Amino acid sequence: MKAICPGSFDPVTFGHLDIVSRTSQMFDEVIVAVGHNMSKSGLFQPHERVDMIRECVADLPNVSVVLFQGLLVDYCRAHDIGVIAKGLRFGADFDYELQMSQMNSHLSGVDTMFLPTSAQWSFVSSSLVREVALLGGDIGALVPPPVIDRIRRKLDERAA
Ligand code: COD
Repeated sequence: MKAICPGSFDPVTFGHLDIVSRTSQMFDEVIVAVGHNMSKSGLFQPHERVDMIRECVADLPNVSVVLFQGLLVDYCRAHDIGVIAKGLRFGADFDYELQMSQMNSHLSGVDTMFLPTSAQWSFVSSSLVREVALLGGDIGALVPPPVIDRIRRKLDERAA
């Protein structure tokens, strides 16, 4: 059975990767899908996010990474994906994710599986990583090396 781990991943963090890795142990195939959250503006271009995630999941043989546009449920239907896998950190995640899962189920019948964040990553979000990095803080323990390199380059580009 196939599962999908969708997100903005701007950038991917150890919290996201923990959810992807745990999902990959439960399903035959896992698709990490970089999508567009209409309420967020981005640091990285979508294709840059895909490239970074691909580097990070290279050691997981049943995981692939794609970019999708439009509704997540349409992508699921077109690719025969039965389960959406999401991570939950705290109450606000639950409120937001529950509503999305019910909308996705209403639109297509596809179900969502929630995995609790591992305690060590519960405070990690892409937006805080971006903020800390932009203000010169140390993000080395929060994101994998390919992300650190790219953020450094992005900041250098902006400063130039
Ligand atoms: N630990 C565990 N889980 C985490 C952590 C962490 N530290 N950080 C994030 N997560 C989880 C989030 O809770 C979420 O489940 C997932 O990882 C992705 O998080 P983000 O922030 O990268 O991605 P989002 O929430 O911005 O992604 C939203 C989507 C792009 C998936 C959504 O907007 C979408 O499906 N868009 C496509 C259009 C669509 O279908 N819209 C209708 C939706 S009902």
